[in-house]
Amino acid sequence: MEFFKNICKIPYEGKDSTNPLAFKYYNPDEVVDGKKMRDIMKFALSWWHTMGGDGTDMFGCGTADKTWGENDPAARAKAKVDAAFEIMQKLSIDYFCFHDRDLSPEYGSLKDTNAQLDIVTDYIKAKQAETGLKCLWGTAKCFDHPRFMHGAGTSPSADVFAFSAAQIKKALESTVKLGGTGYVFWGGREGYETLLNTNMGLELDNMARLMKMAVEYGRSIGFKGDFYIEPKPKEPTKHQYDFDTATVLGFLRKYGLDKDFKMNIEANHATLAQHTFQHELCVARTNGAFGSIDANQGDPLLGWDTDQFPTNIYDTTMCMYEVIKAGGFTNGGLNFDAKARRGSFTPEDIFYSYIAGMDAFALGYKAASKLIADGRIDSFISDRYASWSEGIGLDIISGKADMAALEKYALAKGEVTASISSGRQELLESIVNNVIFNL
Ligand code: XUL
Ligand code: CO
Repeated sequence: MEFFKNICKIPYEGKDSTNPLAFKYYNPDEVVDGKKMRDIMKFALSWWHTMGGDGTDMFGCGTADKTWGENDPAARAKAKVDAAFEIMQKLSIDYFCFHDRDLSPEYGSLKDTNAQLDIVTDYIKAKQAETGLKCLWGTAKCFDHPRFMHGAGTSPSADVFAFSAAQIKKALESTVKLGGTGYVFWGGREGYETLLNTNMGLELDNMARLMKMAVEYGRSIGFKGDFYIEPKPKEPTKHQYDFDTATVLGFLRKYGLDKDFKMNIEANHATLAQHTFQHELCVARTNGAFGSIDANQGDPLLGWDTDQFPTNIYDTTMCMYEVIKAGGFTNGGLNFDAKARRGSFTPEDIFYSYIAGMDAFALGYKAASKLIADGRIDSFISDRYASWSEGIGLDIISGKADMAALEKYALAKGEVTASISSGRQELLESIVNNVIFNL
């Protein structure tokens, strides 16, 4: 059955097109820098927002119909698969991401829930064989049900920890079954509301224990992809343990998990942590931990995770600049962890919002690639650090200079203010504008 009869496969029509159901910048099969755009971007659909999110918020019920014409949960889960594959094919999106419970809900016992999930993953697997569409990553929804009110791996209840492990085991099996190249831990309620009731040390040790078990089990069933942590500083808990990339790196190294885990960086989570999206990507990249991206944007005037479709070209440009510098995606990709606004409730809005996001990233990629080819930014940065490739700078880097040698050098040299040059921030910003607006 076709769910979106009025919408055909979205064509690429170029920047002068005014057709709202056409790409202006994303041309999936265009070869740029020696690679098809679809393989550079690796766009993914998020099953939770697109197939399940109906606009429900704290102040009101849903505005969009996401029943897919079915009231029975099992029939709806199957209809969701058909609708998702139709959306992906019409939008030239090659990947999807899922939580176990987005695919199939809970049915009372874990045994029944797992059996129903198997039916849905069998169905998806068959559709994948037919269409060639792929799974980017999977995860377990260990934050929704009341049993997770105090966390999953960080719950004070060992029974909840055990339940979470069982759920994650099954989610890993489902991810492997669907050929996913990533498995995400987003610490939905892995944090605290007050330290008055919290044993932080035990909770962190337990979170690491659960991840270690997941790695061991995942590898034992043939999962060769990357495990990811998706940092977020707050929401739903006041303080989430995976606050930002730097915090997570410290955690991974403390517990010896850094060989198996990389980052899944989400733009809106970065800004919630008072960082830019680019900052988080750069911290991940410079620590060899860049993995995947949850593409969205927040609203600078709102203090929460609005999960908007990304349309800010400066942000997508600087994001793709980091992705190129990281050598591009390997197991990761650009997952639209984004939802149309509650007021954008019609089926067409699903397509308009994905087109907006995909075009913004295609433009961002082209701008970033041009910025690197242009070379002005890179050569400015390398000139700025030129003192490290000769003389005393080289001695410091090579370990030749100790404190006494540096004191001797400084005493002989005298005042050093004259050795520094302007940071030229405004000039550099104008170069970025020049490149973006000359595409
Ligand atoms: C929540 C969030 C999640 C993760 C997956 O803020 O981003 O959807 O991406 O659990
Ligand atoms: Co996310």
